[in-house]
Amino acid sequence: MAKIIGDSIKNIPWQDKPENYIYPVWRYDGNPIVTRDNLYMANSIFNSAAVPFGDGFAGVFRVDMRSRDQKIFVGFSKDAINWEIKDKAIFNGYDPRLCEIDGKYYLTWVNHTPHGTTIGIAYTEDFENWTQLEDACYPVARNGVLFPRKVNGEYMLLIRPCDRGHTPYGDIFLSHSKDLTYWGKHRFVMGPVKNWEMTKVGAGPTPIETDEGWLLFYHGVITSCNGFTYSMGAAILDKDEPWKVIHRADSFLLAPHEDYECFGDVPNVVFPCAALADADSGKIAIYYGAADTSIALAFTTVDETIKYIKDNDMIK
Ligand code: BMA
Repeated sequence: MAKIIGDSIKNIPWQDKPENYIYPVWRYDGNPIVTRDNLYMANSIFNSAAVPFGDGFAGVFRVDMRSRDQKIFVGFSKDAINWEIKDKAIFNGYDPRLCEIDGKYYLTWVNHTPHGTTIGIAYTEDFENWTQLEDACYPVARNGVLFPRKVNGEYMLLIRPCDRGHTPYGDIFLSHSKDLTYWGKHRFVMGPVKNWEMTKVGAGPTPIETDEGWLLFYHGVITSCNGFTYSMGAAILDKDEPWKVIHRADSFLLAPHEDYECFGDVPNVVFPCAALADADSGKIAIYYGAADTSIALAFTTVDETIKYIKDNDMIK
């Protein structure tokens, strides 16, 4: 039995796996859980993140407005399924992630600069007052994802620089910092290798610590004659040297097969940005953006996911 190392989340959203369903990740039957109807003037709400907060949950939401400005909003929920989104944006930008480190909630997001996108970092203790830190790197980068604790005394951030000399592009790197301001010791983590993720990869939710290493869900993109298709994959990173990939599934865990994942502003997108993981039960609830239009929820357990990764391991 694999174990999650972390907090217990008693009221984690959950539905048992449907009978006769053979894959390790299954969808919530009330999907999508958040749509444009949740906020006035929203064109779409997707690629968003949630954490336990108080006796419920708090979230940061990517909202593309009816003007098509990209903004980040805060929301709250008692059950992590029904969300109330506040009507004032906190930052411009997109694809937010949330990570609790030592009682502070860190937001990382794709921050627009005049010179391209980079990784913005800000923190809050109450989801009302935010302190913005220096951007983590110079442009162009996306998919900045913090680890939930220091590793060997240093903060760790996964980043997806968006240029390796040709396009399309996208490899995951890891950077170290002692103070969340100065980042260095950049390490390559993984690039696209297999069919379903042949074009680019990017980190998804905050990595989940397990006794086998860091469980990383990520998105991978394939290019077909019809454009990009975004699916979710998973890998296990070394506990002490998390830039080392020790297991990695050669096949996706979730791909756009349902209508709300296949039809929308950008068709065929499953884009995971957050996961709630309950250390007591091993249950994991994954939030993902569906077709750049709405937010959906899927479930797995640490055992099922790790077994699938090892059964289909591309790292020999
Ligand atoms: C990526 C990002 C994501 C988006 C995806 C599919 O490059 O912009 O926010 O979900 O494309 O459009």
